[in-house]
Amino acid sequence: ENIYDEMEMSYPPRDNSCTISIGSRSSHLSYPEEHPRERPMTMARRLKILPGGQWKPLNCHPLFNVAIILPYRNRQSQLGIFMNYIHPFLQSQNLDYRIFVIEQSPMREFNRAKLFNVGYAEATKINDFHCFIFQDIDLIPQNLNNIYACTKMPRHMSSSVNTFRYNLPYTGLFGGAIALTRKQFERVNGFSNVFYGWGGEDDDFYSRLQSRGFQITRFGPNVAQYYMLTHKKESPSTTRFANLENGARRYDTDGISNLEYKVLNHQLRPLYSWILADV
Ligand code: NGS
Repeated sequence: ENIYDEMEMSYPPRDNSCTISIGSRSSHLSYPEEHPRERPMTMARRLKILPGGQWKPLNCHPLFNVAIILPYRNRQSQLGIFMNYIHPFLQSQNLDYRIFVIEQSPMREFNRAKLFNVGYAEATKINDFHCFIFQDIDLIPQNLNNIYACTKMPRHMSSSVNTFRYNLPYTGLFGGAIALTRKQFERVNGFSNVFYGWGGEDDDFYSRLQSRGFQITRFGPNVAQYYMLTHKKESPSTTRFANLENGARRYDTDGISNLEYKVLNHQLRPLYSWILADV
């Protein structure tokens, strides 16, 4: 299978475009906890990461321009492990990328989906990103052939997770890590903003895609392998099924079209752009 054929390039190929040699190197990586840890400033200097967690290859023209959006609250050690692991991973894929951590202020229950919308909105103010990866920081991609860029169809990237014994639990699962072009994301009005608490927001998003006629894609289970960092399970929200049930009525009015939030703080940290948002 040639993964390249499925990719949606951000820039047209040209002389000296970067290449990613699929399958030609050892594709399985060691476990994230086993990676040598480095201080953020040291890593940023060594890997030439610009303030705010930006990087692009300088000796070839990148094919992909990607914003990586990570919703966050209260998982500091996981964030450290993720950043330590992901920068070398992304650089080996020769991407033009920038990482955003969208932290939710303490007041309300966690709203993963709305934080994704905020990430999209803030990233779009900074740069004309072509492709967005929306993902949780507890998910570590284990195969270098799992390209952190967009495909012609919206892609479920984390279909093979160790905690599910590397099986897809249900066909409509579209959570964990996903990749969409800006156009695809805008076509479905982004995520719903009403899912406070755990669960359902990803199912709602999958329904949005279906309602707009999108098919989704997944790479093979070998490529789409993830290792999940352990943490306590959240208790599911009690309103998630009601929100799912009447979701279709809100596709056009609830999403990036009516997104309201306040940025309380933002910083260009060595390994990522940090945005504290009240949602
Ligand atoms: C479903 C949830 C999804 C969730 C998926 C996997 O039941 O949001 O489980 O969860 N849907 C509802 O609650 C309606 S996991 O096992 O990865 O924690 O993503």
